[in-house]
Amino acid sequence: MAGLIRWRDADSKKVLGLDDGSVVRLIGWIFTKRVHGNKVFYMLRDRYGYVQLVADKDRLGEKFSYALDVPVESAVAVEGVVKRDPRAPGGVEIHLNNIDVVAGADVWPITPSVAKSPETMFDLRHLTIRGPRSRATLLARSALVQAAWEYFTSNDYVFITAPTFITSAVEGGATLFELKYFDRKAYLTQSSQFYEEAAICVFEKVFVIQPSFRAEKSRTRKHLTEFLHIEAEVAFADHEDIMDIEEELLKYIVARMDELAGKEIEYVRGSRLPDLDSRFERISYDEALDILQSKGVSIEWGEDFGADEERILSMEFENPFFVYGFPTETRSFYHMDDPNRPGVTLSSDLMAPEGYGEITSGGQRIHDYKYLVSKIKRMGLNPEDYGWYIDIRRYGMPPHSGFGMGVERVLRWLLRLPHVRDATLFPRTPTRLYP
Ligand code: NSS
Repeated sequence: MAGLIRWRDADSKKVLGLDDGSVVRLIGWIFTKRVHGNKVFYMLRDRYGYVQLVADKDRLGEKFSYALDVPVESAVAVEGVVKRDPRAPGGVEIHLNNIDVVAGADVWPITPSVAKSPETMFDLRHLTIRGPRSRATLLARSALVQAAWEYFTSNDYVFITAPTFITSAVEGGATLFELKYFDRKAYLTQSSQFYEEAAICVFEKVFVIQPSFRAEKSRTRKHLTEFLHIEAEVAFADHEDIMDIEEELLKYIVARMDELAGKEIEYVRGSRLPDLDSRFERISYDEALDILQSKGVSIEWGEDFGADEERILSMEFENPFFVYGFPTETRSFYHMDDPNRPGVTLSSDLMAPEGYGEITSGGQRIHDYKYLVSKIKRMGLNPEDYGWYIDIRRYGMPPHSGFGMGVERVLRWLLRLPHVRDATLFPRTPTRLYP
C-alpha cells in the first residue's frame, strides 16, 4: 500500500501534519458506521487511534451508494479533505473524496447482547480484541514489557532465554504440566530461574521475559495456566538488594507506561497511574499475620497466604508493599534460610495494594553445595532430580538473589481489570484453551 499517508494520532495536529483543507489518504478499519440522511459517518481505526470520516452524497456522487454498503470492520483505503471540527471526536474529520474496500467484512457478530456474556466474548476473542478496551489494554501491556526491557538493558542486564521443556519442578510438583517428549516424560517450565542461576556465572545480571506454565486448577481472578514471566537474577546480591531492584523496576515501569500509553491507560483505568514516589513499606510475615488475624482471618504461623488472605491484607495498603520472611515450609527448596531466624527464609513477595495482592516473588538462593543438597533432602525431594542445578554450586557460585514478576498480575492491578485473563491477548485458564 505504498504512497498512503498513515494517520498517526487522532489528537495531534502536528503528527497529522496537515491543515484544514489538505487532502489525506488513510488506511484502516471501519470501527463504527452511522447513516444520517445523505451522510454516512464512520469511525476509522488504525494502529494509532480513531478518526471520524464523513461520506457526503454531494461530494462522493456515484460512489455514495458504495460507501453506504461498506460493512463495519472492513479494511478500507480512503482519500478526503481534513476539516477541523470541535464537535468531532479528536477535533477533526475527513470529508471523503473516495473510499475503497481493501478487504470486506461479514456481518459483525458482536452485538450488544453478545457483549453481555464474558464467556462468549472470550470465545470470540480473535475478534473482540479489536474493541477499544482490549486495544488499549494490549497497548498498555506492550508498554509494560518495553519499560521492563529498557530498565534491564540500561542497567547492564543480559537478556537470555531458557528452555520451555524441562525435567524437574522449580515451584513444586503440584502445578507441573506433564507431556510426552518422544519416549520420555517432560514438563512445561514454571520459571526460568534455574537457568538464570547458571547464566549469572557468566553475565552477573540476567533477565528473561517469556511464558511460564502452571497447571493451576484454582479458579481465581489472578491465575492463568500460561503467563508472561519477567524474571531477573543477580550475582553478589542479597535479599535486601533484590527488593531494592524490584522496587526500582516497578517504579520505572509505572512512570514509563504513563509516557508510552498514558491515554490508553486512562481510558481503561478511568484515571492516571498512581504516583509511586514514596518508598515501598516492608512488613514481615509476622506483621502481615497480625494484620490478618486482627481482620478476623483464621490463619496460623507457618501457613501460606491464599488469594483471600492476599486480598484482605492488601486492602490495608494504598501503595505496593513487600512482605518478607516467609516460613521455610511455604517456600520452594532453593530459598536460603535466614541465619538469624531458623524456620524463616530470606524471601519476599511484592504486593499490589487495594486488594490485588502478589505481583512478584523473590529472594536469596542457596549458593552452597552441601547446604542445598541437605535442604533438598530435608524437604523430601530427590537430589538426583536436580543434578546440574546442584552441580553449579561446585564451581564458584557466588551468593545471589532474584525474582519473578507476572506481567498479567501487574497489568491487572494498574488497569484495575476484573481478571488476569483480560490482561493477555489469548488467555489460557483451566477452562479456556480456545481460541
Ligand atoms: O511462583 S512464583 O511466585 N515464583 C517463581 O516462579 C520464582 N521461581 C521466580 C523467580 O524468582 N525467578 O511466581 C512469580 C510471579 C508471581 O509473583 C506472580 O506474579 C506470577 O509470577 N505468577 C502468575 N501469574 C499468573 N498466573 C499464575 N498462575 C501465576 N503464577 C505465578
